[in-house]
Amino acid sequence: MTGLIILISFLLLAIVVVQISRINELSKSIRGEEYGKQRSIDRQGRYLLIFMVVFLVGCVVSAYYYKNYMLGYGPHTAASEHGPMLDRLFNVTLIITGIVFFLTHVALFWFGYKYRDQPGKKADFMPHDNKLEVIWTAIPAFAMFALVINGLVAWNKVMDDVDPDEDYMEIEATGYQFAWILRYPGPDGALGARDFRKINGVNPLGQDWTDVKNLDDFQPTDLVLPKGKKVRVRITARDVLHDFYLPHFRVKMDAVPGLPTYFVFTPNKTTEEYREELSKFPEYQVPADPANPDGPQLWEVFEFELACAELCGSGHYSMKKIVRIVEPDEYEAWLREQQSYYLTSVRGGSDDPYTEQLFDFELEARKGEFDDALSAAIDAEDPADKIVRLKYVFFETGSAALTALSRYELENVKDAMLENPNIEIEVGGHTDNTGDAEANLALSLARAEAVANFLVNAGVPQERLVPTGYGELVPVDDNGTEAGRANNRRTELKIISQ
Ligand SMILES: [Cu+2]
Repeated sequence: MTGLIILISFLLLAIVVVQISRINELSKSIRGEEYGKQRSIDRQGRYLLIFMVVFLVGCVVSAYYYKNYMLGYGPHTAASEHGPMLDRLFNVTLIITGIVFFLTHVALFWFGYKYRDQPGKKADFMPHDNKLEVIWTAIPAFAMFALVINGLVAWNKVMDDVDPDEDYMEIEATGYQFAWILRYPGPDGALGARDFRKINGVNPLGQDWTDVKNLDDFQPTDLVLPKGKKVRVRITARDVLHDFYLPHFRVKMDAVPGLPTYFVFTPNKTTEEYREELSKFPEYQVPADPANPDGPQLWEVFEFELACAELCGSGHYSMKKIVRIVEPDEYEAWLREQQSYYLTSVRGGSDDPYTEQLFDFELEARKGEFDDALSAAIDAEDPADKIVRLKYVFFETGSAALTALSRYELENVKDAMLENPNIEIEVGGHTDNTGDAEANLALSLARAEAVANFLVNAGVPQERLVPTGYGELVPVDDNGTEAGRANNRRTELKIISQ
């Protein structure tokens, strides 16, 4: 509505201007004054000169006034090693094109004034002038040549790829509508293979889980990088064109589906250091939240950001991530906190190709857990505490057949029995209350015997094991919920002598 009113106002204004000029012309033709026409031409010539001065001064003043909003000026210095070179390139271009801009505009308006229609003056007829042609072709060509060469040198430096032998880290950024997925290589330092056909709800990047390099890759929320380390970013997209843009680091590269691109840069200021620099500028010395004047100032909450610089759809604006540059030791600490995407989101699920086996670190963790529980039970005074629950021993539904992964925990039990030759244990089977109580009792005994048999086959003397079935008689949790029932279906070791 407002737009329409503004449009109509402009239209009316234009009509008024046209009408006034027509009245002017009419009045002149009525008076038939040659003199009036000449005065009008002189006046318009002077207006041209006034406009030229106002316009050029306006350009300079507004550029100066807004300079702190531009990259490369005021607070917005570059935070990467190659950044100042690009800023310099922009400045050189600005100076050269700025000079041309001023000269051509002065000439434009000055000629308009100088060669206005005057009594007795007649225009020269000049069909062609070789010298002029050469001058106005050669000068722009030379200026463009200098700019292009300068730019090409900078481009080649900026796009220089890493040497496989040098010290650098590689991460990956994948754009999709509408977010970035970041992937780090994990402790092995190598990113795993991807295949777009494997993309699904739990595998947003289509990682190939049979490639072991994928198993430790992690996908952090923030882009965290150590100061002073060369970073190569693999850039790609999953649907449409996006653009990986880190304005403070002067990094900008298209993310194209099916065409991997990259950018190599070295951050050289930490977020903290950059905040310190910003704190010197008045525009950053204001409260970050205007509603809370005593809260932190703008420079204190400043964060570098990753954005998408390709208009990629309605949610384009939301493709933002926080970038944190930290000291190398802080980075190492952060790295240790990160968890592999495979282990947190894929392990044990339907896409996991390793459901039938455990990794070494899992074996170690489970062994530690079992050994701790067993020594606690051995040390306990109260007979009720001399119980160890076998957290990783499971059976097929309604049967006494052990699942494949149960063998790892039972190996731990065997080792403990052989290390502590005096211990005798009762192997207790328990079920939930689903189905017939009699049947549950029989099933729990069969399961306890299956565990005892496994241990005997592994070398534990039979007389040290007493399999016992409790059925549904000793629940430890609420049978009304699935989690409670799962808790009640358990196998326990009770130390009966030591
Ligand atoms: Cu985008």
